[in-house]
Amino acid sequence: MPKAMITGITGQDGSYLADFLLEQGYEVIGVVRRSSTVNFDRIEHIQDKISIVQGDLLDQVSLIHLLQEYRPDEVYNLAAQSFVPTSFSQPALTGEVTALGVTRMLDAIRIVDKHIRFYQASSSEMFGKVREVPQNEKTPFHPRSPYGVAKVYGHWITVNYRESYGLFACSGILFNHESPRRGLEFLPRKVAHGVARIKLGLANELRLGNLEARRDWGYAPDYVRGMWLMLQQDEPDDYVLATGETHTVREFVEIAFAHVGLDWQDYVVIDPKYYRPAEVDLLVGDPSKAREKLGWRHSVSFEELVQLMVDADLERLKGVEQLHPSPNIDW
Ligand code: NAP
Ligand code: F7E
Repeated sequence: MPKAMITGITGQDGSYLADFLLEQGYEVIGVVRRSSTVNFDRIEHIQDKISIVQGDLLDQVSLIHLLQEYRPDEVYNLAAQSFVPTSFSQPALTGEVTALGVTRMLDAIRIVDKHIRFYQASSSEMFGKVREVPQNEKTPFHPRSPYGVAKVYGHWITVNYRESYGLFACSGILFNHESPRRGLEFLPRKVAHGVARIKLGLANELRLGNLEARRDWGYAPDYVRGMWLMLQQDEPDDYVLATGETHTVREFVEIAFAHVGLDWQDYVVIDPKYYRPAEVDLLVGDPSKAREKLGWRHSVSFEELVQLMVDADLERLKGVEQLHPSPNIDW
């Protein structure tokens, strides 16, 4: 039975990747950091099928010990401080986790077993102020946030350890991918959840920032399959995963409200607080290499994605909001 270790298993992607790897017959070890309250919501349904172990990307020794004890065949490094606005308010922490955390894991692999295959969760945020449209594996980087800068470091240190020490290390440059398990602070989930609350009479407005930014949005379960495919190849390499389509935030909002029969202009309030010090205006990926070499492609369209997210939040909120109010997140 192949064994995979996932950092960030409590996050959106970690939980879907765990589901996927269990289906493939893997033994799954999920690394979680200690917190004062347990946050296993996304992995509750598979808790008895996986091993949950304590470790932190900020702590080198914890990573070495975990690899020594569990001896995984594959490590998926999905842990990160992943919210762009927080990277502006906590840039040094973001660098420690999202950038140096990658080196800590790569060094742990180098020390314990150089044959462990490694996946690094790189991001389209590295392209930032884009140098070409669409963006592919060869497009130069120009990050626009401390998060993007940290991801550029994580990408290059992955390439460097592959070239320097012969590690089977892959960097997946993933464009935005969403789902009903997305954190409430990210735009698509904030909109889906906000629309559902308005539809159910639990709120009467939705406060947002820049509606003109364009993103290439896909469905998260498609993307975790791509991560796994990268580690099954004969040679390690870097791949873009994207849909190849771009849409504005405004389009996302319009479709979400229209799906429940409402006009977004009656409810959306623009709040400058949600504007960023520097914005990434346009992202659209070219997934040709992944299509040709991995046989990967996305399966859920933009419109389907928006609608399934709104439906999931409507379903979740019906009846339970009075008993368990949603957390008041205002970032
Ligand atoms: P997410 O939901 O924010 O999950 C991040 C995970 O990292 C959580 O499990 C979190 O644990 C964990 N973590 C944070 N700091 C840690 C630390 N110091 N030590 C150990 N674990 C730590 O992110 P996601 O959307 O699943 O994304 C997964 C990865 O892909 C991230 O690296 C992200 O930057 C990258 N990425 C995401 C996208 C996207 O569109 N989703 C696109 C490109 C790249 P807690 O639960 O304890 O906070
Ligand atoms: O913002 C605009 C905002 O926070 C999308 C992360 O997973 O994907 C994600 O980064 C766009 C931006 O994601 C609000 O200005 C408008 O242009 O959903 P987001 P992101 O910054 O693109 C990449 C690939 C990652 O790697 C990251 O980890 O929406 N926007 N109004 C808003 N965004 C938020 N969050 N909230 C608003 O009110």
